[in-house]
Amino acid sequence: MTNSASDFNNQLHPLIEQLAGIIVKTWKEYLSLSPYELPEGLGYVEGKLEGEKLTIQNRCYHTPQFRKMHLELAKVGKSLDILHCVMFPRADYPLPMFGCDIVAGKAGISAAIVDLSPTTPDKTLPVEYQRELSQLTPLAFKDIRQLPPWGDIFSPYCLFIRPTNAQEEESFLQRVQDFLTIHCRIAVKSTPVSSSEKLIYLEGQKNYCLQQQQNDKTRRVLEKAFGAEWAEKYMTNVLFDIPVAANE
Ligand code: BLA
Repeated sequence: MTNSASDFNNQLHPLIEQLAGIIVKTWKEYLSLSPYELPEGLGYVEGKLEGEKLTIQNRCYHTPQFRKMHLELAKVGKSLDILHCVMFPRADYPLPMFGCDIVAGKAGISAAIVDLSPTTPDKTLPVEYQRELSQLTPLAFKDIRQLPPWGDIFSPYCLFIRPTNAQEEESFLQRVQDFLTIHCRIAVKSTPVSSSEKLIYLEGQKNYCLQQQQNDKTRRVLEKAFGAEWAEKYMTNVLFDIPVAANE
């Protein structure tokens, strides 16, 4: 992938194109990126979903603070475009998980979600995050969506909406940019914790991944295109791989 999603033959939904550009630009502005190799054969994949081609394109980095920063763009025929992004901190950094997902169907965007999700046992965000996030200008959205039961991993600042017009789409982009900038600024200044405390954050990340693996809507799309076994492997090795202490 060059800039955002330009080597997809068909264009993705404009909001996805724009957000992909914003994410990569912000990462490059604040962080020192190195390429991260995904498991073999899983960087670019194609499958068939009900006769329609599913194309998945991954862009992945690591930095001194982040074990893995993953941006994925997927296109299912002409009917479904998806942006998925997760930043996994190294477990010895006391940082939350940045996560973002946009699902665009024929009728427009059905789901747009962004969060900085806690990795501590008491499920609260570090105070610097709370201070910064609570100072953001409140934004109004007409269609706030209900989180599924596994969504107990998300913070009180989680934004989960169906944008109802161009203004709301723009506000969503702005909020993702806000979350990402706050996260990168705090992350580069943060210092590692002790090896015993690290186990606590490792557990928090494990819980995040196990809950995300329960998203049946994601699983169903992958299963229809690639089969159940492949979908399981992709969800547990690429989308939400559980970090192990030795790799950190
Ligand atoms: C919902 N995710 C969805 C939906 C689809 C996908 C089809 C249903 C859309 C809707 O409810 O309107 C599909 N998402 C995918 C696929 C990939 C993907 C195939 O990322 C990857 C290839 N999901 C995440 C992350 C978050 C997330 C990082 O990957 C949040 C930080 C959230 N997606 C999320 C939530 C829902 C969703 C909360 C709604 C689930 C529900 O209502 O049950």
